[in-house]
Amino acid sequence: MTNTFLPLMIGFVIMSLGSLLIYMHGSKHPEIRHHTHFHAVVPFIAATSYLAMTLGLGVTAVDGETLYLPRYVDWTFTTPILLVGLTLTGLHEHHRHSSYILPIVVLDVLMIVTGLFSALADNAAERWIWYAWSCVAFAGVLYLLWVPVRAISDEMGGQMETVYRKNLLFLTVVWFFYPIVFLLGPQGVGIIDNVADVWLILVLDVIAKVVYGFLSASRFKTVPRDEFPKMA
Ligand code: RET
Repeated sequence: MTNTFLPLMIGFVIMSLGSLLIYMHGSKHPEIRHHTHFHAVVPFIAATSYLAMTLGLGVTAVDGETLYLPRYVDWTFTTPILLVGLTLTGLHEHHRHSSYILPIVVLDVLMIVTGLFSALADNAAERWIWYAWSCVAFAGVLYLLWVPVRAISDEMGGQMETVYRKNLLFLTVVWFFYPIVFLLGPQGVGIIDNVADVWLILVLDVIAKVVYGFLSASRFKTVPRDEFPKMA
């Protein structure tokens, strides 16, 4: 049994329970159910990824360092879901501004895919080029969320605006740690070893998916009904 079996197994258990609990929370509060469905599916995807890694599926070695492919597959699906949930909050669920969603999702997916390219690169120069390119895509995501979407949210005001700002700040702070851990980890300068990397990413994943899911749901409950767009 390797040293990473425990954190990967814990990841599977926490993500499975997290998904179920967020789903059940939504069932008790029908007014936010559409929002909790977003957040329940995210740890469900992560549970699948942790299960795969626990069973050794997609765990491979590149340049002698362990690479977890399911992690990148997980992020390719979960990060767009989290960003769509946040962007819809910023747009106050008014679909006339929904054209912002696509560029945010595209930049985000490019961020993850080029991060994977960095992890797969077989020489240092290419590794840094892809890392830098991934950071550019990340900057694009943050720009769209902090500038145009926030301006729309500010203009509409109300409690939804407060929820957007709080969620945006939380998400930004937590997401910043991912490129830092990558940089210090086995795929970067190697100060953090494989086992510590798995534990750190586990902590970040639980905060970014489960804690954020509950926080967002509880904040959403504070938004008065008349701030949501009327059904046609
Ligand atoms: C990588 C490495 C290359 C540079 C950057 C990265 C950013 C990753 C991020 C991941 C967020 C994941 C989340 C998952 C949970 O649902 C790919 C590590 C910028 C921001 C939030």
